[in-house]
Amino acid sequence: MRLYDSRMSGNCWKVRILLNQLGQPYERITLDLAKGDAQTPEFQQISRFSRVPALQLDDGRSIVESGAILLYLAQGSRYLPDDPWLRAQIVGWLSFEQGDLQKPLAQCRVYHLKGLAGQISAQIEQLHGEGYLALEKLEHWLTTHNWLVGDDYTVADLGVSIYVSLASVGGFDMQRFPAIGRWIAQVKSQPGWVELLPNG
Ligand SMILES: N[C@@H](CCC(=O)N[C@@H](CS)C(=O)NCC(=O)O)C(=O)O
Repeated sequence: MRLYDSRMSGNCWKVRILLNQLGQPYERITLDLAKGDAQTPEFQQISRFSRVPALQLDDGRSIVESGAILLYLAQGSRYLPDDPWLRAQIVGWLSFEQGDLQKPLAQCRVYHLKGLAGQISAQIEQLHGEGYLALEKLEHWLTTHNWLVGDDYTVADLGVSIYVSLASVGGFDMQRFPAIGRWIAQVKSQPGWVELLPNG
């Protein structure tokens, strides 16, 4: 099994955490996105949208989209319940992450890391508005629930928590969300959780 990833991508970080939690051996090919490594015709054969993460199986087939990769890898493990209703809840949370949370949180992080935030303050304000709306929904749920789905940590918690755990880098005031803070600490204390790769 081979994972195509990049150092700074939260979507790739999700997959590395799960692979480690499952004890699944794999080869890691880390692309330099700034150099255009993901935009080659060769890589497009592996990743249809020229994006990481992409997981290539031993038979050559590949899976793209972090949520799809998490669901594939977690099959049969304690991180993905068999019950169809619980699974549907997990897919629901992973969809909420991609649809509502990921774009505003990830874009603000990138703009801050590149030192561009001051030059595009109107855009940052709009992204903060969208991000806070989604974070408030998450906070509301976590005020009365320990985990996103059922009574234990699942790939829903992993998938949703990553960009939330990086949100302060993008200028989000996370002190406003105590329930999210408690939940992120629980997620990070799960066995096998690993840090983001160092940059460089
Ligand atoms: N929805 C996708 C998003 C993947 C994505 O946006 N990947 C970015 C890095 S985080 C990428 O590969 N961009 C290609 C590039 O910058 O060349 C997922 O969850 O995997």
